Amino acid sequence: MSNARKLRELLAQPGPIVIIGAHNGLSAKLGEEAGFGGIWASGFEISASYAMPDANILTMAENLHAAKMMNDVVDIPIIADCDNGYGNAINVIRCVEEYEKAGIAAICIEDNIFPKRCSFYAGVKRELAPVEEHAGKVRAAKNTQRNEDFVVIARTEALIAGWGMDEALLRGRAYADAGADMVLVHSKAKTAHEVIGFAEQWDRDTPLVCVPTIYKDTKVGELHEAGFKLMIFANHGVRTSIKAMTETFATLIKEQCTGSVEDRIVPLPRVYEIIGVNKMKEDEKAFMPATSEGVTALILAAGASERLGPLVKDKPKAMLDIKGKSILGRQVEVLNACGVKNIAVVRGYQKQAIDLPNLRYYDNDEYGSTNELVSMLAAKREMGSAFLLLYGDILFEESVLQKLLKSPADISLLVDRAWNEASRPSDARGVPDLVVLEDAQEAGYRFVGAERPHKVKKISHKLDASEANGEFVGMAMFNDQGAKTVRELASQLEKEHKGPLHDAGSLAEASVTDFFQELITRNHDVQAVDVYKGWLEVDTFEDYKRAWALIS
Ligand code: SPV
Ligand code: MG
Repeated sequence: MSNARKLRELLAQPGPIVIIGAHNGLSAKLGEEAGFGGIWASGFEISASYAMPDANILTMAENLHAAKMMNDVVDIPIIADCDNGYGNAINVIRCVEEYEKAGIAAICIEDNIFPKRCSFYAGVKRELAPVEEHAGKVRAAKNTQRNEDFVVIARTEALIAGWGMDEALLRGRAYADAGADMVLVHSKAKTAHEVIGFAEQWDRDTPLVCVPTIYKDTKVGELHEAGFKLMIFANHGVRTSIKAMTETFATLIKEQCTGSVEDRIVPLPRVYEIIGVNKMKEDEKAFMPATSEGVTALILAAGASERLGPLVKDKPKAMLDIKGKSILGRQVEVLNACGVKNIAVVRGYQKQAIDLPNLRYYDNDEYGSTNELVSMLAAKREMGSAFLLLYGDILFEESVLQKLLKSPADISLLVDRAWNEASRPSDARGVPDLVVLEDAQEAGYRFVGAERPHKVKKISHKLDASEANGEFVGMAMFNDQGAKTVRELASQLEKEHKGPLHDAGSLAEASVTDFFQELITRNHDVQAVDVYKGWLEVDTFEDYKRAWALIS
C-alpha cells in the first residue's frame, strides 16, 4: 500500500489525526514509536537541525533529503512541509514530482512569498503571495501528482500576517476550490479562538488542519470538535532535544566526567534498539561470508613428547623448528592469514620455551599426570564464544583451516577423508584418532569431500581401521552455540564424573576425543568437515623428517 493510500485511509476514519514534527530518521522513528498517526517533516525542525533560520535558506533538495530519511525508516505516512513550494508554480511542479517519487504521502504549501519567513519570527517583513498565485500553485500540484492518493495541503498565513479573518477565509476557500485536499489555517494567537472562529465559518467540505503551537492549552479533542481533522505538533521534538542537550552538555563541562549525566541519557542498548543493530546482525549472519574475527583459537601444547627424544629435551613439540620457524609460529601465521587474531595457548612441559608475542597463555602444570581435556579446561575462559581447538603439533594449509572456519555446524571436527590403513607409512608409530561418519561416501580412488558437514557417529583412537571413514585432524570449531554446549558439558563432567571416559581411564587421563565422544553419546550434533590431506602431525622423528621434506 502506498504511503499516500495509508494517509487516505487514516483520513477516512472518524476522529482526529495527530502527527508529530520531526527533522530526521531518528526523530521520525521516535514519533512512530510513540504512536503518532504520521510525521510532519517540519521546515522549522529541519532548518533548526542545520542551525539555520526557517526562511527558505535550505534548498528543496535538503528538505527532501530529510523527508526521505524519515520515510525510509517509518511505516506511517510523512506529510512534508514544503514551505511555499520553493518558488512559483513551476517550482511546485518539480516539488510534487520529487516528493512523490520519494514515496512521501503528502505535501503542504503555504501562501508566503519566496523567500519565506517562519510564521513566528517577530519583527520580520512578512508578505503573502497573491491569492491567485497560490491557487495556481495548488492547481499545479494537483495536476502533477501521479498517484491519485497523494495529498496536497494548502496553507494560509493570512492570520499570521495580520490580514484578518475575512482574508483567511477567502484564501482558504480559493485553495479548496483550486483542488486542495486539505486546508491548513495557521495562527499565532495565544488561544485557539482564531482558528476555532475560522472553522466555525468554514463552508467547504475540504477538511481542516491546524498547528497548535502558540495556542498550546487547547486539546486535540476540542479542536476536532471545532472542525479540525488533522493537528500538527510541529516542533516539540527539536525543542526537547535542544533542552536535553543544553542541560547534559552543561553538566558534562562542569563535572568533567561522563558518569555525571548517566541519569539523563539513554543507555547504549536503547540506541541500538532504535537504529536496528539486531537486524543488522541477523543480516550479517544471513548474507555475509562468515568471518573469523570473533573466533578465538585455543592451542593445546602442554604435553611432553617422548617419541621425539632429544629433539624436545628443552622445549615442547610446538616449539620444534621446521625450517627456521616453530610449529606454533607457523600455526599463528596461518591463523592470522585466515583472520583469527585471538590466540591462546595452553602450556605445560617446558613452558618457559613458549614465548611467542601477542598470544595469551594458560598453564597446565599437571601435564605429567593429566591429558588434553585438563589442558583444554585450563583455558575455559577462552570458550565464552566461538572458538577453534587445535593440537599444538600439527601443520596445516590455509585452505584446510578456511574450510573448518566456514562450517555452519555448531560443533565441527576436521576429518581427513584420505586416511586409510593402506596409506599409512610403515614407519608411522603414532596412534591415529579415527572417526566413523554417518552416510560417508566412499573415499577411495578419486574423491570429493562433502560440501556440507555431516554427522560424526564415533571417534576414538581404538577404532578398527576397517570400520573408520577418516582421521581426526586435531582441529575442531565451535560456534557460539557449540561453545555453550562445551561449557555446559565440561562443568557437568567436572562436577559429577567419576571413572573412565570412553578410551580414558579417568577424566584426568581423557583426550579431547573422549570429550567429543561424550558429546556424541549425549546426542549432541557433532559434524565432520571433510578434507583430503593438507596437514601433517609431528609426533615422531619420522614425522619430523617428513615435515622438513614437505615444508618449503
Ligand atoms: C513547521 O513546522 O515548519 C511549520 C509549522 O511550518 S510552524 O513552525 O508553526 O510554522
Ligand atoms: Mg514550516
